Amino acid sequence: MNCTQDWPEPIVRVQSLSNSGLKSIPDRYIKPPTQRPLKNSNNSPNKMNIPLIDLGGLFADDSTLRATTLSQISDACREWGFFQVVNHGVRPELMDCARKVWRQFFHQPMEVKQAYANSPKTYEGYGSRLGIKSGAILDWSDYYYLHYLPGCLKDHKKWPAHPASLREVIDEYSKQVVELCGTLMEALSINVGLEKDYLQSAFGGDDIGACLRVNFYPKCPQPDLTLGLSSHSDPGGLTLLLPDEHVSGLQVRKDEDWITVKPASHAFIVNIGDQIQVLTNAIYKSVEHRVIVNSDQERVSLAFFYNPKSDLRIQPSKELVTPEKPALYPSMTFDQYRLYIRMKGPQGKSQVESLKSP
Ligand SMILES: O=C(O)CCC(=O)C(=O)O
Repeated sequence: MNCTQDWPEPIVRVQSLSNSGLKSIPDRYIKPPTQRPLKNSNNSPNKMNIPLIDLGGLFADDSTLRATTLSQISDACREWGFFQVVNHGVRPELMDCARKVWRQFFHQPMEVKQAYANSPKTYEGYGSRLGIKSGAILDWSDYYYLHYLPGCLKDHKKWPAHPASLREVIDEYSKQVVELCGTLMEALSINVGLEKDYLQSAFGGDDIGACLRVNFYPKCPQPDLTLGLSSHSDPGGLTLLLPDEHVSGLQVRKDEDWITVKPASHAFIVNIGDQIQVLTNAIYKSVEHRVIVNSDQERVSLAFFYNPKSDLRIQPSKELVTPEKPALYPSMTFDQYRLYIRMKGPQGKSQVESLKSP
């Protein structure tokens, strides 16, 4: 498999469609009935939410508080694969600023954004589809994708030059988020009984990969027929999502239900990706999620992906493989692994499930 070809059809910017004032969406955004959002998805305030964890406990001198926080993280990883964290060490003003610069980017004239139009080869730049399957039903969103790590892939020229502060803000934001990911990787390692630096080393130590996808979901005149982002699990390691401060939209699979996440102020939403499912031999599972859109408000989110070094083989940790629970997955590099989503687009959990030994 390779992604060397171009997009199979001319790219249409969803934001332009939305701004054109159309009353019904084009057929290529209409999902089959089984994939459409449910009218009764739990938007009411008393319904379930993903766990909220105060990470301050991890940095406390009090060992009981540290143990309690680790145990909350452990429960959240096992039961949900998703949780929110507050007191995480990333400055709230920086989070606001990161959202602001990206909102400004998407509100610039189309020709400014088009200068960064992406291709399926690396996906870096301004995009409007995932996957290169001809005739695919598309999602109601545009995005911007960029590399932060390894340093050799980071290229400021591929990051937007306007607004003028964007590069500096995103550099600082990414630095702080990477630090937070390191802290979470330690907590996850300890929680499955491994040395605290186990997962980080398995990811390549200092040579890990990290990239950012900023999602822009324009207003949609028929939100019941489409999705902002189809159901998928994240192919990488950990994802730290900075959601829109005003508009919800992320839905997480919980058994047969879709739970609409209600973000806490200045929280990050953390989720386990497929590579951690593989390394922990499915003690932790990556969980399907998707995004719904609405007719009144646009939505912006920043998904920061913390990934293994791309040419390192990832396989179930030997310490977590036993005669009763043999290795569930073959070893594979992340470069090989992520080709699936890059070719096929978001497809639920089909990839990691299909790799599982019977
Ligand atoms: O926009 C969101 O809330 C989720 C985005 C997401 O799942 C992704 O970018 O992979």
